[in-house]
Amino acid sequence: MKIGITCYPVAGGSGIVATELGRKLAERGHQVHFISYALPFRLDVYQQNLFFHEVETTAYPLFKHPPYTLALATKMAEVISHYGLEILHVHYAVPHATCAFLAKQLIECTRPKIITTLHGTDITLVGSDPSYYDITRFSINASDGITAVSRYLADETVREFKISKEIRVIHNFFDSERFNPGDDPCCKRNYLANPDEFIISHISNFRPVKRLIDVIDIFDKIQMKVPARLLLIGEGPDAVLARRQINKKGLTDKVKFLGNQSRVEVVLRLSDIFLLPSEEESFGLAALEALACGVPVISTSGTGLTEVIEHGVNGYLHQVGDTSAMADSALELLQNKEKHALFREKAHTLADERFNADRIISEYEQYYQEILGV
Ligand code: GMT
Repeated sequence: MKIGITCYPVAGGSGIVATELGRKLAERGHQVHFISYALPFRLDVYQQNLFFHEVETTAYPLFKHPPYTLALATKMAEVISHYGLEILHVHYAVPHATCAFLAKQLIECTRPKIITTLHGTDITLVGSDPSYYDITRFSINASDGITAVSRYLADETVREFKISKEIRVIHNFFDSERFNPGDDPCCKRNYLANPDEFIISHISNFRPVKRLIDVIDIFDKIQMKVPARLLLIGEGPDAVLARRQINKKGLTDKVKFLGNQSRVEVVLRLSDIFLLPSEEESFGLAALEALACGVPVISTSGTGLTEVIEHGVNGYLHQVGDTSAMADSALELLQNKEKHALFREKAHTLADERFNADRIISEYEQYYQEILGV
């Protein structure tokens, strides 16, 4: 198949899922064309069957913000016509689903079929904002196929946008060649922590929804009882707030900021516990990648994370903000070697059974065929 993929190229979950999907489809022999304003974050090696088309916007004194949406729609139409795309798969509804609709209007033909994958904040935060609501609803409805990364998100979309079309749930996935337990030859434990310290990690875009202050609070409670080190991977607006809190609590020597990392599996493999105390999470890709590396996850209940983490089996889920319960759960594992080992084993095996890329990529391929009617 000839498939176009549009996503945000930055280090966020939707871009990562889109990139990994494109790479895996290309490995299976499909011709995949990425269309975005920059090379996607994890698309850092050359691969056969993969193409990248950069969207350029022209500045003009009249524009406060150059109209990226128009430039993207124009580029999509150009790539569709030039390469004969059969599927245009857009990740994150705002504004990509709208651009895909516009592109198809531009070339006035029935192909490609447009598939929109909903990722989370495009529904729960951005798309539901009054300034984007109507156009988001229209564009989702105008798609030939709609997928959501969890049952939770599909239900939220129906509730928020009153969508009556089928929303196919296709869960996020991980690449088992990269995300697995075991030692990494490039990075030793003592590069990141003292020999007696447990490694606690967290990966996110440091936005308020991730509750970075809770991460620090949980870690503070943990390190009062056992020697531990906190590794923070990512960048974002709450970094300043977090640094202030770390200083205030006197934890500066025990916390390392590692910035955005393209090979997060290196740090995950060395971790003992992964923390993700988010307010809202449609799926929690970072949690899945940690589990795949055999790291139990301490997280929050009530959102899409319940489809990824099994409370008391491969991690623990507590109410948003209950940092004491989260710290207690972490300590329960860190202070009981056998239980920790059991959780580690379950983390890896359950992730592999349910979310291995091989299975999920086939679900996407099957869905493409259904939408194409072949
Ligand atoms: O808001 C973010 O955390 C980034 C966002 C994205 O679209 O880049 O992440 C969302 O999509 C991920 C991939 O499907 C999911 O794993 C995350 O749970 C989801 N984030 C939220 O729902 C907050």
